[in-house]
Amino acid sequence: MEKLSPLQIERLKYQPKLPSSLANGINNLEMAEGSATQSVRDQEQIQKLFKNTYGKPVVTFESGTSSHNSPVRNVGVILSGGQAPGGHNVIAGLYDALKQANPENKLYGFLGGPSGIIDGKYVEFDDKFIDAYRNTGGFDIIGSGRTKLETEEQFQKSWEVCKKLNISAVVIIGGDDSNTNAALLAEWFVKNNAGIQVIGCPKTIDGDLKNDQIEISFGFDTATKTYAELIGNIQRDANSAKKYWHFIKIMGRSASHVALEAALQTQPNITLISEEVEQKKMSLESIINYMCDIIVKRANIGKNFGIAVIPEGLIEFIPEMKSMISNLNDIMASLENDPDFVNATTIRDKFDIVENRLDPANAKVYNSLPALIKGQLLADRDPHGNVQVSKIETEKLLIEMISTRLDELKSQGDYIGKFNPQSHFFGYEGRCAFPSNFDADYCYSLGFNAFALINFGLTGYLSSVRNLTESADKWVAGGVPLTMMMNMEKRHGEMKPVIQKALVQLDGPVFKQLEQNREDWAINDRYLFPGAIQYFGPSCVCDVTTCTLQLEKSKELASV
Ligand code: FBP
Repeated sequence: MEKLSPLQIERLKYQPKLPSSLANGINNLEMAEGSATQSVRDQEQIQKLFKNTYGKPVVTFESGTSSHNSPVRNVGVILSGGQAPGGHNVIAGLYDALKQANPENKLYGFLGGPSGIIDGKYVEFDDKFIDAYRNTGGFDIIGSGRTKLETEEQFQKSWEVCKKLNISAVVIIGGDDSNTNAALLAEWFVKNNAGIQVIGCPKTIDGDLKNDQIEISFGFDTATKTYAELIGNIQRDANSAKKYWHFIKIMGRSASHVALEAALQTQPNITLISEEVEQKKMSLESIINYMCDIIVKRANIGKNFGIAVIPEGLIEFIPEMKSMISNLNDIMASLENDPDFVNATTIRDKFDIVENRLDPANAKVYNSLPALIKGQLLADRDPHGNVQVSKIETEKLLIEMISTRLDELKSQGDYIGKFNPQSHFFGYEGRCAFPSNFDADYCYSLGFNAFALINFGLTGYLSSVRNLTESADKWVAGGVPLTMMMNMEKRHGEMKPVIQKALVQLDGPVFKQLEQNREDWAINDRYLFPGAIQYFGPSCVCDVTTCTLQLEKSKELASV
């Protein structure tokens, strides 16, 4: 028998909590419908592209009094994109609801992400299979992938596979890009009278799949708590040794929600927020000056150590970098089928092909960067055309530029300190952690609720569970039309319908909390040490959710 750690054994026994409406039984639900909806922007274009699924109402589930009979259904599920703690519980919740509705129902898991449904690679779940993964981190139950489901051929192949397995609904667990795929597939199935529903579930540690209807994506809670634990531990080390400046890049591809949340939980000396950099049009030079100013001030009072938190996506928000990267992305998209570019073996060869196509101003910015970063910027894009920012070592770029600037200041007599930097990148450490109690409950509820949406015949919806700062029994389950969250954006050089990413709101309560305190935190060490996620013990330790969710909800309540 497979050996399990004591925590694995105990977590397998944990029974996740459900909103009281869902706990009342999958066949005892009533659905309330709101009014017709619109996309967040570009309504005309989105409506044209989603003729069959546009404008549907937001729905909410309530406990019903009568019990309904549920017909036999086969459902397929896909894990899509980057891992996020709790994915296994979404599948467990979906499985439990489906079996509760009708024990004849079947759940198939497509292997390796969206490519599984195209290539017909799948497994059928049973109790034993699911029970081994309850409340565990990771996506290893069926694996994940980043294949973009968008072509007629892919949709046709998916339909063939669903027909073979008699599948009448597909659940796609993913972030903004993956749920955009879900919306496209839902529309295509309706247009072609396939009789297959598509439901999405909001996943991503990045926390940027949220809006008026979706309070947070799953995984954000656990990932940010994991990073906060690590930052807290490093702060203790820095405060003990008093000799290193730690530059910590935190995952979260585009938006800075993860870095901001981790900073609120730990109160480091410096926190950069990409959205602020963009809004204030801060150049790389001004960011370096801002950081050097704090390093110098601390050195003047004998503190040659500190902690700087850097969001993963920073580089794309610095105006001159943004322009250069966007120019590079378009050029690289146009070279996708160019054999010289595809087969170029060195960065120098690749850059020679790209160089004369870059606008002169962008070429100047590119050439001003250290060789390491230049190479990383030419690495392959992800399937959605994005730069893979996790592979760009912004923390090292900042260290290099700060060192140069501090040397200059020293030679002018304006810096008396000793700069000993250490770089870290926290990303993969947090994506597969055992889900916190919050994520275990939230994910299980999202999966259970996804089946409720299927049972009511809906398609093109995102599973939604709201009121998340209350205890789980008070959570509100329902569904939000995917088209409601969409707008048109440039991808691979073309305008495409996509779910709008939520960036950090600079006038929102979460950023304000940092803004009001950062001067103090910069100089007077106010480090917090959150420690490891606790699964058993007092509720005030084990069940509290993120500062982000609490601050956002308190603002919402204040405005009622
Ligand atoms: P999703 O948006 O798919 O959830 O992925 C988010 C993320 O974890 C980012 O934070 C990170 O930049 C990226 O995935 C890393 O991707 P990969 O796993 O392909 O290295």
